[in-house]
Amino acid sequence: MEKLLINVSGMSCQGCVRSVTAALTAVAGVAQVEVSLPSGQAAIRCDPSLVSVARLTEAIEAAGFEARPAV
Ligand SMILES: [Cu+2]
Repeated sequence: MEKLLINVSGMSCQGCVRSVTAALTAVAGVAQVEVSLPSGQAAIRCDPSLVSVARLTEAIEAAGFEARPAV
């Protein structure tokens, strides 16, 4: 398992947090998702052979938010 951090902008409430969490959880190979509203970050534990950062940022953007991998 690999842990990835993605900066998410556009979240304003816990409903947004739930939307982002659901979008990421739906990606095959994602094991665990923690989204923080105060930090605007999503921490994702996933199987790197199944999941790419690009796939995760796409899922967040499809849910209506801006996503950028955190360094
Ligand atoms: Cu919201």
